[in-house]
Amino acid sequence: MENNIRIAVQKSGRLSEESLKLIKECGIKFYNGTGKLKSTATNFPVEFLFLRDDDIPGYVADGVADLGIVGENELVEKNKEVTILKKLGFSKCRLSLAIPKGEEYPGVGYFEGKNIATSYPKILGDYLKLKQVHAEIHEISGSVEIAPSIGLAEGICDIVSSGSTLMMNGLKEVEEIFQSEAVLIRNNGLSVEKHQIVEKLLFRMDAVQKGKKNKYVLLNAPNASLDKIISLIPGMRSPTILPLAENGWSSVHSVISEDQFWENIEELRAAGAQGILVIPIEKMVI
Ligand code: PRT
Ligand code: ZN
Repeated sequence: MENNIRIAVQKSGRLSEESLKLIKECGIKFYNGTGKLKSTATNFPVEFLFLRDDDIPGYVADGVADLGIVGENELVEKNKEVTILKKLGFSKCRLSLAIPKGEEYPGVGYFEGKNIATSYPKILGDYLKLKQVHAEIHEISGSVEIAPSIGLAEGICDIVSSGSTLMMNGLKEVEEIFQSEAVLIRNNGLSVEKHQIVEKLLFRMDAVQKGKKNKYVLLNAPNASLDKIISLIPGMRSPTILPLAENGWSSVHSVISEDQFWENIEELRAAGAQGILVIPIEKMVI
């Protein structure tokens, strides 16, 4: 359909599951059979292209897809002209320089005149330029972490998450050069009609993200401490207060961020709050 928007998502890999989960949480239904490269949603004007993550920035820049979900590392490396609409908070990782564990590391000058293996020559090149370090960049597409042990390079620059891959290969992380998470990107030349669909999708994504950050809290409190408790969990506009069957007690319902809840839990209990329930929120529209 002409007025469908197309979203490029990773076919299979570290971004796929969370990308599809987010789309489903936005209430969008589609069939995602194994091996399919394309799918159309049944209840929202969107179709999906399932691609390798490396291709997503280019497809979005060229307008083959209108939106894409990709790691910032891949986006910056590919250096394509697109707009980042939203950070998505998953697939977080960092791009780091690492060297053999036994080596002494005096600072980034260590890499002067050395060979560094990486799949991210642009990000690494920009970083070295900024630091005025002259090193040879050896571009390889996979298994970067074995480069030092086979004599291909003296250091590496690769994605790190837990750090266990580096450790298993006798390497240590010495510089973090880039932080990444999944982002939603948009083609720069969308029609007005497509913009409107994108806005609808963004509205839903915002509601999902806000819902995740907040919790619905219910508690019982003696009426005498209601003022104090309301000040601790102020809610969206103000909390709902309902009388309990037992005289002198109320039930307080409110919405607060999970962080705020944990920060205030001791004070809530000290103020006499009891029977505290914390319930996840699926979507939240303010
Ligand atoms: O097939 P396709 O090209 O689509 O996928 P891919 O193999 O290129 O990418 P994939 O699925 O591995 O990763 C997709 C994106 O997930 C990356 O571009 C990052 O933005 C993000 N991401 C998050 C990661 C990691 N965490 C991660 N740990 N990408 C890769 N790794 C690898 C890393 O390369 C290293 O080999 O995991 C290893 C390090 O992990 P730890 O936990 O041992 O430190
Ligand atoms: Zn890839």
